Amino acid sequence: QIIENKQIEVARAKEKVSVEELQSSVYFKKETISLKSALLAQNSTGIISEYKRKSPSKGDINVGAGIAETTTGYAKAGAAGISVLTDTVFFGGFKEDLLIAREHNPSTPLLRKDFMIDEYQIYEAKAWGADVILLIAANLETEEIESLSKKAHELGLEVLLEVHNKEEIDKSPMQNVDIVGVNNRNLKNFAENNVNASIELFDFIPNDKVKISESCISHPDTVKQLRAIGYQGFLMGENFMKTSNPAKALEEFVE
Ligand code: IGP
Repeated sequence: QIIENKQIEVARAKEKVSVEELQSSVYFKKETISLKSALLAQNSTGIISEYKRKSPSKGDINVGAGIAETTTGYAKAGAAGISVLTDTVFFGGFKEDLLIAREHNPSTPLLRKDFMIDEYQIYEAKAWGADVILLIAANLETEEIESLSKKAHELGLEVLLEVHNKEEIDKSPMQNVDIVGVNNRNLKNFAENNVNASIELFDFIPNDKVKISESCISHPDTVKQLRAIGYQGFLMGENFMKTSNPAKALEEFVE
């Protein structure tokens, strides 16, 4: 498996096209669909449903569910947005997943879920049809968060900043951040429905940001509890993807 992943990486590196080529793609000119607005809408479910085949903590989650079928099902079931992993090595995703999700979901906000470390990936995200990018505060320097979020806004993309603790909130320049997500999963916590991080950090997130809770959510009561605190979005993957019909599993969370 490791050799295979390495080969994929080498192949991908060879596939890299110029920024100019990315800029000339059809989706590059497409207007962004705002995830922020979708989450703030009156009757929003607030749920951002994720498509992921595997993860480092769980191994294979679902290698059978189709990307088109699953994402259109999510949208139909009431997802406020859809998160698509494009990382191949750890999560088994591909850029094609995002392209296909876009093609089939013209009016649902799409998050490119990946480890963003340079501007090139932001051009890719736009060219592949994303509306939102993820920046993980734990992996980035203050200056990188500043420059990458600025570039995303320049290209018309929204920015979701992921944090695990107060230090990460404090070090992050928030000017070009639209949504702040507290990731409940860290190296110490793999427990389901342990959303203590979200509970502890809510008040430290600036109030002009849309606040969302990410990971380890598997019960509608947990969503209710987080909503009562003030969270407006809930990023959920595994709970849906571990079933044979992820979109059907989402229905349980929609009233
Ligand atoms: C979804 P879960 O526990 O519902 O599958 O979590 C999402 O929050 C998780 O996949 C995630 C993630 C990330 C994946 C959060 N931050 C960063 C990759 C990279």
